[in-house]
Amino acid sequence: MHLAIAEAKKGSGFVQINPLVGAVLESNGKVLAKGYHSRFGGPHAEAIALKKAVKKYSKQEIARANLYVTLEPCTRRGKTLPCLPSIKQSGIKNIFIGTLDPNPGEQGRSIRALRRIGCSVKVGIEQEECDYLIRTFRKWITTKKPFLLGKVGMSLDGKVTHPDEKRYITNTLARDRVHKLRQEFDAIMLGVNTVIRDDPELTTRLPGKRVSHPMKIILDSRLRVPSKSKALDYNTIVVCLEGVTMKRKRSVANTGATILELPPEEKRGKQLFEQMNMQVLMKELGRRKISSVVLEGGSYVFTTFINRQAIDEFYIFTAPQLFGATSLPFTYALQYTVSLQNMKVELIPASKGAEVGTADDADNLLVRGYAKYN
Ligand code: AOF
Ligand code: ZN
Repeated sequence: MHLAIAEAKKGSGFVQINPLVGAVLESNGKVLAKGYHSRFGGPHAEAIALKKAVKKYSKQEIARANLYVTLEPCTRRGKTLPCLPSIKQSGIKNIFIGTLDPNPGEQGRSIRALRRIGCSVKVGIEQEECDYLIRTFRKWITTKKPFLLGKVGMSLDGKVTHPDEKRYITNTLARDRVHKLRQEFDAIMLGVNTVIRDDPELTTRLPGKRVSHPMKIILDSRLRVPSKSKALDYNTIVVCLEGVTMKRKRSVANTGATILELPPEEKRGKQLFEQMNMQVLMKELGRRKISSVVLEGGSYVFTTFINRQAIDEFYIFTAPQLFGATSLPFTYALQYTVSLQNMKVELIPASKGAEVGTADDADNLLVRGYAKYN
């Protein structure tokens, strides 16, 4: 299953809004074939593994093999033929499944069908990791809203802006890690203040050829974003409140960016005219088939989304520095406390080539986990 999980990850960034899936056919400790879902609409992992095996091995050899799939096989025709019939025809008797299909119409169907014909089907192998692979798919397929990951880069005293504005807070490898997240997710979302202050490009910068750039979403209720901002292009949505002037809209639209106007937030039946309705935003992004979003700050944006219990997972990178009161905090006043579940802690080492005397030469910490609101 570990091998199947590693296969699944190879599809990162290219399968949305489908799940990442990997499969392995093994016999007496020997891997006969592997496969993964490599692009949206493309063949499924288990179908690829079976097809590869058929080319190299006899029908009897395949029938004696064990099949490992990170996600329960599908039973219905979608963009591809269903996988269940080909598994049945292969004669394979032992099937190991990471996790059930979260799609309510599919869940458990192929397992029942395989057991009915006498197969041994074990479910829940390395389930935590297999669930993690499909966390964004699960959110979208069950709610039609995107999975939201809050990415925070902060000092030990919880500050998200560097006193010296030009400098990064986190180290080089931590920032590489963020580019990997951007590769895996459909969109990056951030507040206009961060765009004005940092003028970020918001692209995926990773070595290698197969790079996917997420859509950029800028939260900007009054459309203050400077039209020369690097982040503005055809791959950008600028979200604002209804009723912004035509002049502002035209100057942003001229950059190629799309403008999405939102109604104001409502609280106990009253409209709060300063705030955009994030509930409407999440539904609208889901409708546009954006299934996963990395929320990159800043303080006001994090606070807003935590107070709506909208962040599903946190990646909190911490640099061993203290910035003090002149820097902005990770959050302002919260209506909930948040705890991290299935928490993982990783030490992110300083990179060898970093300049001594900058934040880059220090080890960083990554604390990540699912958000639970109390
Ligand atoms: C995938 N890749 O490797 C597996 C999936 O429209 P289709 O034919 O691509 O079917 C998508 C559904 O198939 C998906 O919702 C999930 O339930 C199931 N399994 N999907 O994209 C795969 N094994
Ligand atoms: Zn399938």
